[in-house]
Amino acid sequence: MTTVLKLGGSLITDKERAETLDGTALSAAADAIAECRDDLALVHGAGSFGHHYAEKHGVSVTEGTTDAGDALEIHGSMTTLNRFVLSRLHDRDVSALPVHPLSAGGRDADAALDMPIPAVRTMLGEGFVPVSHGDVIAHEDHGATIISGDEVVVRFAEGLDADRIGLCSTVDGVYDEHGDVIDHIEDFDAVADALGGSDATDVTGGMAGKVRTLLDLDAPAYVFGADDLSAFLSGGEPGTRIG
Ligand code: IP8
Repeated sequence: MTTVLKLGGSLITDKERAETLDGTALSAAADAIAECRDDLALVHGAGSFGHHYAEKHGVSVTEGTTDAGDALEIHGSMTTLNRFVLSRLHDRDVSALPVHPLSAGGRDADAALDMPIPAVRTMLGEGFVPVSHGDVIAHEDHGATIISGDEVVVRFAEGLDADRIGLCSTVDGVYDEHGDVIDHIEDFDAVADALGGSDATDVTGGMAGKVRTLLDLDAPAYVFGADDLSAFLSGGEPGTRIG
């Protein structure tokens, strides 16, 4: 069983304060991950790390920078967060290794992502837990743009033939217009009106974009809150099933 799990940036950081970790939430997630017996590929978002610098430098998924210093500041913020995640996992004897998208791929002029993942597959085969993240990435004719953790999740899910995908964040699922968690989403148009944007600084699009992206996958994806992470990792179907 191959599982791709994203820890949302809003979960593991304090999204309102620049470069501030939510250590309690990260430790709790690491505890749950340490109990997982699946082949697990992890991705984490940016939260108050990468998004803060992306906004500062005007860089987004479509707006690039040709300033290497700006790109490095965004990337460096993400690798700092990645180190925190790796460290909490190593504290629990999880064999976690980093995968940095900036060094692993690029986009063509039409924004199509080319990110080969044989190295990630080999890591999994050798019993490691790859831990990737949203990042900056070289983008033909744009300099460097943002790649969201969700896009990495999609690439991992396709390239690793994942059986299931989990998006663990600060929400219990995808909410409808009445504030209730939607059990199952099979069609974007059916829920488009109910999906709003993200309140705090988030250059990669909020929940609507996430749902759209996840619907493209073959494997089912689940959006759920931190309290349901153990349940998801032991085969449960918490929150909202997408696809
Ligand atoms: O938090 C964004 O990743 P996300 C990555 O998964 C950066 O959308 C560097 C802002």
